[in-house]
Amino acid sequence: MLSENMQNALNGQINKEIYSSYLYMAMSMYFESEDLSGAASWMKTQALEELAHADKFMRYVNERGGRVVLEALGKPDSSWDVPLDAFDGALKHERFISASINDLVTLAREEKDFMSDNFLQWFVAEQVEEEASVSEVLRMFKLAGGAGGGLLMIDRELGSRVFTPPAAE
Ligand code: OFO
Repeated sequence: MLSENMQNALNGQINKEIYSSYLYMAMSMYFESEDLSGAASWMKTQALEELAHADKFMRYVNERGGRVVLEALGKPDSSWDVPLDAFDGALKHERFISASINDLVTLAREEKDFMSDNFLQWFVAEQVEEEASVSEVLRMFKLAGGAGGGLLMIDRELGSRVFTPPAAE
C-alpha cells in the first residue's frame, strides 16, 4: 500500500507527465504552422510518449492499491519566436522533470518504499535519454543556424522518428 505522501507525489508526477504531453503538442502545432512537418511529427511522437509515461505511473498507483487523482492542467507556452526556442524550452522542461523524478526517488528512500524506488528507476534511466535526445536536436538546430537548407535537412531527419510504446522497448 502506498503512503498518502507517496500517492500525492505520484499523482503530482502524473499531472506533470500529462502536462509534458500538452506542452509538446503545443510545440508540434507551432512547428506545423512554421511548415516544419518533421519537427512537428517529432514533437507529436514525444507528446504520445509522455502520455505513455503518465499511463505507466497511473497503472503503478492502482497496482499498489492507491487512488489516481487527475488535477487541472496548466496552460502550456506557445510563444516561440524561432524553432530553436521551442527545443530550448523542451530541454529546460526535461531537466525540470528529471529533478522531479529525483525528488520522488528521495521520498521513496526516506519512506523505505523500495517498491516505488525500484519502479522509479525506469524513469531515472528514461530521463537520461529524454535529456540527451532533446539536447541532440537542439545542437543540430544551433549548427544549422536556424535557417536555410540545413534546417530543411534537420526537419527531414526529425520526421523519421516513430513512436515506440514503453512496454515494447
Ligand atoms: Fe516523461 O519524460 Fe519527458 O517530460
